[in-house]
Amino acid sequence: MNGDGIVSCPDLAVIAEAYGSHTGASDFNAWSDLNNDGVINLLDFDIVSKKVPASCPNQNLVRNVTFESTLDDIQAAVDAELITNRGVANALAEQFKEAKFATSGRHESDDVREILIAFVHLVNAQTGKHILGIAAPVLRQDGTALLSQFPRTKN
Ligand SMILES: [Ca+2]
Ligand SMILES: [Ca+2]
Repeated sequence: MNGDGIVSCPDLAVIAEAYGSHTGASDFNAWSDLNNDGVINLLDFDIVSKKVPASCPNQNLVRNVTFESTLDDIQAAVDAELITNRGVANALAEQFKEAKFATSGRHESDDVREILIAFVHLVNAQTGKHILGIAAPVLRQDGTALLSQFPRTKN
């Protein structure tokens, strides 16, 4: 995928580089769009992650994380059957909509943080149970990346 003819750990980084980009975007890399659906996302990660050793580091898989991109990741994980339980998928999506709602109006950053922390806890609790494969590190990183966008306001 990075042109060396071998699928190995560095190929995860190649996808991470282009994560979230669509056909036509300057950082779109057709090599990374393994399922040819015009977007580089969790589904492409899923394909590569099944071919590389499980010991590959999972750091920095996702970039430019937003509430929308995380909801897309949840939906993609459901489509790829990496979230195997409807209830868990709904709970994750609900928490995200709540967190997004908390970013509007007079809510404090701490309200958003609380919901995001609960989201990450739920991902951790369901990892290997109802959240499988690459979906777990991607969703965990989505949550922590968003957390870093909402600094703590209280002690
Ligand atoms: Ca390669
Ligand atoms: Ca794709």
